Amino acid sequence: PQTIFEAVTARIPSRAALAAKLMTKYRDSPIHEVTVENVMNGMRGLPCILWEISESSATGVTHHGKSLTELEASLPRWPGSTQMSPEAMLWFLYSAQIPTPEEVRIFAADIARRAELPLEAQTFFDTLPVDIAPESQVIMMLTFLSRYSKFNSAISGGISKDELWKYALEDALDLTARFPLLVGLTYAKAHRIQKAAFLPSSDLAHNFARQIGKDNDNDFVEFTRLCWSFYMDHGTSVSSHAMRLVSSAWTEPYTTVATGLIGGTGPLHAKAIADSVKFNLGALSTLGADPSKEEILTYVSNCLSDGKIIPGYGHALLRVPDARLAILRRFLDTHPSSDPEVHSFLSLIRNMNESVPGLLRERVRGMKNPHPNGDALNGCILHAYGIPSDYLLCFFACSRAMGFMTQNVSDRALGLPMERPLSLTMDELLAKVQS
Ligand code: NMX
Ligand code: MLT
Repeated sequence: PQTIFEAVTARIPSRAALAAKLMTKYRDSPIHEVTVENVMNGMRGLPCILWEISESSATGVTHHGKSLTELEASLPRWPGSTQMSPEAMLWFLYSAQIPTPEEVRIFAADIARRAELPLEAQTFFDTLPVDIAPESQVIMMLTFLSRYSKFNSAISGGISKDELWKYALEDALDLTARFPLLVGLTYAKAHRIQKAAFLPSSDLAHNFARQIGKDNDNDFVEFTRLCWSFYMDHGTSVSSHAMRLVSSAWTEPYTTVATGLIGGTGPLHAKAIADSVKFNLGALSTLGADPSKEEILTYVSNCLSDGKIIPGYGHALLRVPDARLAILRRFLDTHPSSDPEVHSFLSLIRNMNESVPGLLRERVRGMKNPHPNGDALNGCILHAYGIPSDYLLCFFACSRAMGFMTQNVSDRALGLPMERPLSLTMDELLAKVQS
């Protein structure tokens, strides 16, 4: 079996050769005409960022040419699991190769062994009051841990630029363990759960579940495996783009992933996960367990009349239903809850998802995609497993952080420069179109 270092090393020469070809033979070739709309509209539709770990478009995301469904079918699963494995997915993102089960096992054990904190970091963590928001604690811990960055030490030691990716990968693997570890520690502290070390014989999802006292809930462990596998990357979404920008200046990986978590705190992006839980619980308490379609529509219509955004609906890029939502629904179908309250909550959301798009199409004229996105359901399932809303952002950030690290390693291996686009004022824009 290969190690992850060998798998990444094997991929670099062909990608570097392609980069060299693009930058010599095609250097000045135009690929897109920039319109005023591209500039005025948050760069929507402007293909201008090199992104190696996925191809994202209005119809969905693929990774190294494979859809999530194809990856689900071809990546090895953790023994005893029916769901995707985050470790296998990571291996694929890093190397564009399907790992063997043995490679995944060795990789998972390597990651688990990295899940410990230096004593002074543990001491600092213990001083953080429990009533600080989980994401704030995790952000503080990540910036504290930046002092242990191997990437930073390598730069300080005068490492050659060509070798930098190796240290980016070292930090990435440390963080793949430490990010969920920090989230788990924060949860365990708030819920007075005894600390549990990561076991090298277990995978990330199971180790995380042990930390938060949920390892006996197999459905929760399976759901964690699934979500952490397919939320790793969705192209240049706010969290990933924030990490990309910051890391392009060689900011070390710990602070980089803290930036991604900060990016997720916006209600238009990942805070929508928790907002959606709140919104659906509000609907449940107002409408009861089994409202009619008319009652649902009146409820949502009133929210729109109050000027509210409906969390979990719409998308900045997708123009078709979010494929991740279908995966979540399938999980629910194969792992139904026996609790009648949970059942009512989740079926209310399903009814909402069916009824609301028509209303949004009618009421929010400019809305380009009225369909529910994955955030209409992902946090609600976790709520059903008893995860409080204030941990939802951190839960999904575990996946996004480890996913982006694969992009960061690729960026450093290709020696990509710091991001620095040109900006222009509206007066300059007008002058350009009138000239
Ligand atoms: N509820 C109410 N109004 C909406 C919604 C919504 N769910 N979605 C879009 N609109 C409005 C939007 O505010 C805009 O209004 P205006 O013209 O007055 O500025 C108009 O519809 C056109 O928006 P779009 O061009 O369709 O969407 P845009 O690319 O600007 O934004 C989102 C995309 C995702 C930010 C937006 O659909 C939204 O706010 N959705 C709700 C929040 C959410 O679920 N976010 C999570 C997205 C997924 N994620 O993981 O990040
Ligand atoms: C994501 O997964 O980050 C969201 O779908 C948002 C996006 O892609 O813009």
